[in-house]
Amino acid sequence: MNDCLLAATGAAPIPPWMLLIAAGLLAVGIVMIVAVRRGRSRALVSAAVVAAALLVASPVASALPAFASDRCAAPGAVPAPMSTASATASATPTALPSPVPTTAIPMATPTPTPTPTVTATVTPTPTPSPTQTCPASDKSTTRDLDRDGVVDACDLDSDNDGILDTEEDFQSNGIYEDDDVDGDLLVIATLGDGVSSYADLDSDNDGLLDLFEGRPFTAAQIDAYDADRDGVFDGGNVFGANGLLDALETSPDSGVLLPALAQLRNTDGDDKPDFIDLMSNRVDYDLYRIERSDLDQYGAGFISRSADPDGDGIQEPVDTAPALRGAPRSPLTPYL
Ligand SMILES: [Ca+2]
Ligand SMILES: [Ca+2]
Ligand SMILES: [Ca+2]
Ligand SMILES: [Ca+2]
Repeated sequence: MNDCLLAATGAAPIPPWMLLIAAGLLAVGIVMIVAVRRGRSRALVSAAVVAAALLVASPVASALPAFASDRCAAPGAVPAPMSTASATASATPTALPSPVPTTAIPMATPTPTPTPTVTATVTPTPTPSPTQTCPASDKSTTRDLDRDGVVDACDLDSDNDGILDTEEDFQSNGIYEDDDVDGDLLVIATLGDGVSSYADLDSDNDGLLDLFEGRPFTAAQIDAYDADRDGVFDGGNVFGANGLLDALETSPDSGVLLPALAQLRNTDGDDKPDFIDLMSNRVDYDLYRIERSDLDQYGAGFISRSADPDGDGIQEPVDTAPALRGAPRSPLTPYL
């Protein structure tokens, strides 16, 4: 292992001058031992002088420039003379490099955490339906007489008896409040009971309700649509947006009646459908057919106008629910 390797490994190299002096002293020592044994004082004195010279020379050799450092320098490299300033600087402890880099490391722009898509569970707001355009008429734009969700002005059957409002507009003038026709002009001066036919559940005051005298329903259909037989379609039915019972239409809200129900019931085939005909079979009064001849004040087949607290057009003597629209358990038409 040479000096350079010793320096590389951290072990302090032995200076050459020290080796030379040590070798010289060893040689002097040997000479002195031989001189003493042989009794040669002159040789002893010479060896002592040489030893003294070596001891004096050692401090001088120690002052020589570091020989080992020069030998370990790269071949051809000339060691630069150390200036006073550099020597002073070398004595100063080298400051440790700052751990903080002088060049600021740009902060990486954090990637924004994508906002998770929120699955809408809220019931979407229904798209407002366009304002329904209803035919201009004198029907109310705010009242819903039969409570089917369609105001009278937009309802094809405002009283839910199966007879279209247009069929109860007898003058076909688009005015519905001028069609109050109960009675018989031959025996009374003025017709009517105060309720126009489109809102009247018994338009001729004969005790047979319009629902049973109007369309040619079978008994089974009546049981399906008006189970309590109060003369008004039950609330459990579907009436759609036009207020006409869907079951009567070719398709919901078509406004077109099924062929079998398209015509109004007209038993005797005269010019009056049964619901405004006091003698539907042209033989007997309908009021008599339901065995209520006792209510015929004028002998003309109709019930005289009386109190009508619920305003449904059903006269009180035959109204089983005077305070509610309709008259439950009313008799079916005898012409089924
Ligand atoms: Ca209605
Ligand atoms: Ca009606
Ligand atoms: Ca009436
Ligand atoms: Ca009637």
